[in-house]
Parts: sequence; C-alpha cells; structure tokens
Amino acid sequence: MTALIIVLCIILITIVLVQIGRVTELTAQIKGEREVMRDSSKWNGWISLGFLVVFLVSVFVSAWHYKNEMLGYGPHAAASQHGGALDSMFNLTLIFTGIVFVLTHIALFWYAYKYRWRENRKAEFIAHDNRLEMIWTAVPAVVMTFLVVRGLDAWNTVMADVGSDEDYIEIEAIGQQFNWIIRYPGSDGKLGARDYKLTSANNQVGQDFTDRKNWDDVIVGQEMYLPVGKKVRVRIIAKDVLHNFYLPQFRVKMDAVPGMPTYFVFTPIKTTAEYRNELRKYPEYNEPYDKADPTGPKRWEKFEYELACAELCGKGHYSMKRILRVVSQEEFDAWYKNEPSYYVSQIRGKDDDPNKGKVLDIDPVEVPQPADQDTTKKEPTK
Ligand SMILES: [Cu+2]
Repeated sequence: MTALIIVLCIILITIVLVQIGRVTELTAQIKGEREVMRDSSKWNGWISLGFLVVFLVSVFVSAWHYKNEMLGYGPHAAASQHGGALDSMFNLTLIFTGIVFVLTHIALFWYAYKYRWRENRKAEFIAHDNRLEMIWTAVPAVVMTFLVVRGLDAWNTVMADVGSDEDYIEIEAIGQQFNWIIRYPGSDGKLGARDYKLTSANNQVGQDFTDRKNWDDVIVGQEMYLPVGKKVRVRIIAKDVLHNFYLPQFRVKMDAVPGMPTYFVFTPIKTTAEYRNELRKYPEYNEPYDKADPTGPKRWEKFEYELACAELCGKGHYSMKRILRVVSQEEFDAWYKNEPSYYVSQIRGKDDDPNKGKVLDIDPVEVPQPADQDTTKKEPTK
C-alpha cells in the first residue's frame, strides 16, 4: 500500500513538473525570454535563501531533539575507563565537520542567491588565486593532522594489550551463528588450550581436555558477570562467519574474524546498579518498561548492559544478544564460585573424555562408608 502511494506521488509530481514547464514556455512566448529569465532567476535566488534557513534550522532542531536517541548523548555515558577518550574523539570530529557543514551550506545557497542572473551583469573570470588555494589546502590539512594524530593516540591507548605484571581477568568470546559462547578461566585464572579440530556437539569450543587448564574453565549461560574496576581482556574468535563483539555502553567493538583471533582490553567503571541510577535522571527512562503495564517497573529499573553482535551475520543475527552484569568484586566472586566447570559437569567420565579411566586430582575423593552406616538401603521416611 505504501509503495503504491509513493509510486502515485512520483507520477503526480512528474505531471505537475511537466505542466509547470509548459506554462513557463507559454509565458516566455508571451512576455519575452529575458523578462522570464529575470523573474525565474530572482525567484530561484529567494527560494535558495529560504531553503538554506529552513534546512539549517531543521538540522539543528532535529539534532538537538534526537541527540540522546540517535547521537548517543545524555543517558549513553561511557561505562568504561577508555570510553571517554573515544567519546571526545567523536565530539571533536563532530565539531569540526559541523563547522565545515554549516559554512559550506551557507556559501552554497548564499552565492546561488547573490549571483542570480541580472541584466548587464557579467561573470568575473578568475583564473588563479594563490591566497585562496593556500587557505583551502592549509586549513583542512591542519585540522586533519590534528584529528589523525589525536585519533592515533586514542587508538594506541585503547588497543594497548595488558602487561605481564598486571592484574586482569581474561575471558573468551566465540561468535557463531547465532550466539556467543563465553568462556571464563575458572579458579586457575587461565583459559585452557583450544583446537578447532576437537570441536564436536559436546565440545563447541574445541577445548583440549588433556590440558589441565581446561578442567576448571566455565562456559557461562545467558548472563555473564564482570567485576567493576578490574581490567578485562577478551579473546575474540569466530567459528563460522564475521561477527563483532559489541558492548555499546563500554565503547567496546571488535570484529570476530574466522581464523584470526582478535582481542579487546577494557575496564568497566560503573556497575549495572550505578548505571541504572544515572538513567533515572532522564525522562525517557522514567517511562514504563512495558507499555501495557503503566504502573509496572520503569525503563531504568529494567536496564541491562548488553552484548550484541554488530556484524550482520545472517538471519538469526538479532538473537546474539547477551546480558552483561557488572557487579562488585564480592558479588562477582559469589557468582563465579557457583558456576560449574564445563569439563567436570558435562564431559568428565563420558565417552568424549580423553581422561576417561584415569584418576585426576580434581575428582571428588570417595570416602569409604562403614557397612552399618550405609544409608542407601534405608526405607524412605514418610
Ligand atoms: Cu553475529
């Protein structure tokens, strides 16, 4: 239906334009070419000026109106240590390009008005102007150099890897169609070895279970947790096609490329609860979370940090969303302690276990029970 209306509109506009052309031709024949040219040139000049004003005002009004929603200001403050550096790069670029945008549009439409056709006016012929060329070469060169140098500096800071003596937690994000597999290193703090050839239905990550570093590794469910204030290094891997590890509130965004591991290091500085409290200040977050339930919780109360895939990776792309909770170190430890090791809970003793039949030091110690204390033969109590 919408398409039909659009097609009809286009046809109607074309007919109107053709008719206007005919009317102009007829009036030209009646009034004489020069008079018509003077009139239409005058009108075009004024229309250019009017368009300039309406256009610039709408650009500024809409930019201001949608600044939170579409430009990422207001409630979208960075929740990571490096986020501020990237945000200020965006702001600087927006300021410079904004100035150029406004100046070029004023020049474009103002000159269209100023140099409209007039009788007895001849165009000036300028073959060359050294001063003008110097200005329009030097000014963009200086601005570009400034932006590129600042950008490189920010890039080097943001992309710096962790030092060997630093305290950090390393996790692994493996993108596949269509979910993220998130692996934590367990109590030893080290992720176990992987080999893609070991990938199977029960071993989606291709963990090498002969490597004891894998024995305590945890594969987390829909919700992942991170402690606030602690550096996190994420190993980013793709199993099939390009994905992108994207944590918008943390300004973390890195491609997951098949066959080419990438990484991102960041430090969350605001817990989920703190971020919710900040959102509370904004009217758009004080609307009901569920529009059908106006008395229910507000949007800020239900806010969660989100891990998304930012590379269109197929028709299930949208379902790669995961929830990230940033909590205090104590809350994190309490959560982490209860997350079962994938090896122990899913693999140990089964056919896929390369250590089957061997006794490992992680196996539960069996305490022999004296015969008279054997509880298994007791009648169940009613
Ligand atoms: Cu994806």
